[in-house]
Amino acid sequence: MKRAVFAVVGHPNKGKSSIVATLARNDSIEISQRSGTTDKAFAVKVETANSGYQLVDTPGFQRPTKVLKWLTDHQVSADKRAAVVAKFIHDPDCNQKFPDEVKLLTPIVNGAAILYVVDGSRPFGAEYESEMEILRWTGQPSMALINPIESETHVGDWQNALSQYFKTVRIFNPMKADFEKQIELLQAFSHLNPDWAVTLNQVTADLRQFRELQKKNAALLLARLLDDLCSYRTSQKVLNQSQADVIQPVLAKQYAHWMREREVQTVKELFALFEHFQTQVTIEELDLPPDLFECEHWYMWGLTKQQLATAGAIAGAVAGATADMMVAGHSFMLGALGGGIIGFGSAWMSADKLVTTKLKGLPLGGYEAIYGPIKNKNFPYVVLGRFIYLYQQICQRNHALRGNMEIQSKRLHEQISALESGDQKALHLACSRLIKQKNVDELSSLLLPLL
Ligand SMILES: Nc1nc2c(ncn2[C@@H]2O[C@H](COP(=O)(O)OP(=O)(O)OP(=O)(O)O)[C@@H](O)[C@H]2O)c(=O)[nH]1
Ligand SMILES: [Mg+2]
Repeated sequence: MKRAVFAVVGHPNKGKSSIVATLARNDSIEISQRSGTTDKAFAVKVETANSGYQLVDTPGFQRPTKVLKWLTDHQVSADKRAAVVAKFIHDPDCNQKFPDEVKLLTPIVNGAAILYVVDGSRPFGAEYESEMEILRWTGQPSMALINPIESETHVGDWQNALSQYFKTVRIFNPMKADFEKQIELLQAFSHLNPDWAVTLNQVTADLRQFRELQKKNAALLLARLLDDLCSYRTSQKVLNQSQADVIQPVLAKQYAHWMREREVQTVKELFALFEHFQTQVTIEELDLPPDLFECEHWYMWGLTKQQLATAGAIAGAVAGATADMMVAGHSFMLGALGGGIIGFGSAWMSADKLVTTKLKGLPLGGYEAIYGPIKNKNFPYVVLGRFIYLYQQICQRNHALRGNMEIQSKRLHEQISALESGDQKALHLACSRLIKQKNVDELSSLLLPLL
């Protein structure tokens, strides 16, 4: 089966590398505001489970009018135009005078199809006609992509101009195009050359399957995180009560550190799962004024009053427990917000109220100071809310985007309301069991509908 090759070409600084990065899901490709960032042509292989294709990133056109003049000066007859372009890229003099055009035309002469990229927020100008004319001379299959970098102001004019030279003209924004839009573009690619249709169709099928696999693996990561955070406890053997009092703040710090590190680890794994290796995440500390430390505000993290009542009722009915979630949740959030629940670099959960400190008599007459596990019934929902927010951000994040990601509060109740009632019930039961330190079978499958 023949694998497709596409050369992404155009004026400098129009988002060629951004398109390659997004389609190849590769966040290491250099993208910048500086014109001429890409100074050589390089192929990026997109490998899927059973297929693949190649994108070739290229430098932008620098002297298209002069290049077109060279080509017309060397033309013998219309049927030899592609041969003249081939002659151009091998000509030592042209290599010296027009290095960028030689680099960008070489993959096309070698058989790549053309993806011509323009910026729909800038007006069309005659200088682009030389570029399009040169590309037409190669005789290779081609498609034009309008990237509306800042706006769609000039998209209409561009469509008129481009359709003179290209059979297919599409709008594609590499920063915003979601998964389905990327798949649609790949499907359009498959029409460019019938020889590539089979392998490209396989690529889209593979990508869809991979997406499902990512979702399942994300559910596994979440299940492990939830289980670990809900069950973690740290302890220290001591001789007497006063020693236990002294050790308590140390255990509290240890506890908070472990919980933070455990969440950071999952965040890293989630980023790796979605092939984001360069992105930095900042999780801001919650900075709320004291008078906001009310019941209302912890809904941000967890559930609505009604959902809490339902969760409590289910848990109560099953385990005979009292539905005391409102009180428990309230005190939990006071602690959590007061201490700043998040922040990679800051105390994640420094509040004492978040955890329980216990003292237990030991058989030998000693004591054990114990910190954790968390008993608050709202806690699993807090963990879920944070993870799901992050998951949604990462799923939608294109690989052309650079810069940090910020994690903010998330309303989990919308996701829970969207679940079928059976799934909701199963989720509430699972959360209730976790907080009671009971085993939950198939936790990741129960979490999957949330993702
Ligand atoms: N907001 C926004 N910015 C974009 C978009 N596409 C590209 N950019 C920005 O435009 C600039 C140029 O993008 P590149 O992908 O490096 O462009 P290029 O065509 O490869 O540029 P050269 O390699 O210099 O020829 C970068 O700052 C991008 O972040 C877009 O769709 N939206
Ligand atoms: Mg570039």
